[in-house]
Amino acid sequence: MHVRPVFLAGLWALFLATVPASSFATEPPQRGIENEPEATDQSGGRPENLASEADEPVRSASDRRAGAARPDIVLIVADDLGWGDLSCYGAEDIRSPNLDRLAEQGQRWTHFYANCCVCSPTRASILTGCYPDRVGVPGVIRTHAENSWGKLTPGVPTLPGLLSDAGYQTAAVGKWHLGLEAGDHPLDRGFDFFQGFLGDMMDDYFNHLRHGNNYMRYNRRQINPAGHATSLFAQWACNAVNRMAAEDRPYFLYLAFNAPHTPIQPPAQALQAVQQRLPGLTAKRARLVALIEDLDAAVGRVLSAISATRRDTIVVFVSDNGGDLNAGANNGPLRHGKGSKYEGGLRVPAIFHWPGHIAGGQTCTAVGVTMDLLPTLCSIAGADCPDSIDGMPLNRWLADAQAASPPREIYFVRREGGMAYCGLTIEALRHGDWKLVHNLPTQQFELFDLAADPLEQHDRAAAAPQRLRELKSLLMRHIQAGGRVPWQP
Ligand SMILES: [Ca+2]
Repeated sequence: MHVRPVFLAGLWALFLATVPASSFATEPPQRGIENEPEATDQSGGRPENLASEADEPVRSASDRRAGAARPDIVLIVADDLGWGDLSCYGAEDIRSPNLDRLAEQGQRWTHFYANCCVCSPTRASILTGCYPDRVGVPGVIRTHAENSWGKLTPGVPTLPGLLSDAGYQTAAVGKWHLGLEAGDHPLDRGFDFFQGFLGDMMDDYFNHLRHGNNYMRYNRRQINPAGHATSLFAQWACNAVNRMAAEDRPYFLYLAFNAPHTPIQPPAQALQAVQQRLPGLTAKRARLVALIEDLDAAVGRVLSAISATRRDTIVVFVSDNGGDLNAGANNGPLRHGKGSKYEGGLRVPAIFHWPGHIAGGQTCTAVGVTMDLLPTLCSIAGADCPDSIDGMPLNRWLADAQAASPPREIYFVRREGGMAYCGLTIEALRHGDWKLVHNLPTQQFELFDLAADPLEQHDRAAAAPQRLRELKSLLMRHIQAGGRVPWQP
């Protein structure tokens, strides 16, 4: 069990509470984001659909299209980037000037969650706006059927499909990880264009193979490009931006890097720079720092390409789960990391950047989750959003980072194989400030009061039996809802 010293909590709380508004020019929110009414208290529990229309009225798509130009949308997803592993999130050994600038000019979220502590389920939530087990992806989709734990529901509405219906060009670049079967290709899931890696993870950043197979594709065609995956994905993203920006229609680019997922293979030049700057760093940490700094540089090249188009563009940056402690990741003081339902496995960096629309230099402490991105971006784009989704639009906080944040409930699930799980599941439920955690199939439920105990050090299950029963009952309802959805092909 990885537990960071409790005394660090005070320092981090101080850091996170420091809103750097005085350091940056603040701009008033302008057109494009509506100040929406506050949601009602959701503590009654609606495991199938948290964001009812009554809570979060969103204007009709036709109303929005008539009123405002629609921005280009770029959604950048990092792979296994820990909550504390950017300098703008407190890392002292990392230089991430491009993402730091994005945060300085935009809005940085401190309590943003990935829907799951591992890859595929979170990606499913991003692209569908739903809990991953409600769209057939409770676990990792792998290239071997005997250890694959998801199948994205055929025909489920997706973010690129909804934006395409609203007139957007759409492109996916980078890691896919949502299936290799017929019908699962990005082009079958709503994207007009795909250039990237179809599989789950690469065994090597330079030859891009997985179990000896080549999953690199240009649309459906197998390709064999030379170079480090991070640089390739950045270049392909720049190409896609330049191509789509030549059209009159707005575009949506989904850019999913595989960095800094294992294997931790930074380019030699990036590693050398880190070793020279920080000779005391362990070899393991130096490799991860270099891989993250190389990712930051790649993001910088994409941001430059976007800037050069001089088009109205919203950029969102997020990670798909917490940092991998075995790889030397830094999740700040949060408990545990990737693969865990403690905060270190679920809380991730999240940055929203939209000049002229989102005031710069803001820190938002509201609770958000990756399934919220679909309704948020659909709202901004004037795209229709299905009633069946579970996420809620975050627009009110993009307009005002200090807007009231009513309590909400968020369920986290994961189905997994291996001897620790044997196909069983682990779960968590954040309900207001309380969190129910079942972090191993063989483990008892734990209960934490995140307001008093944000680092999950003091199990309150025995001391608060009524609260424990309430949250377990809610969790059972969610498990029933997810259990109705097939997750095998
Ligand atoms: Ca991941």
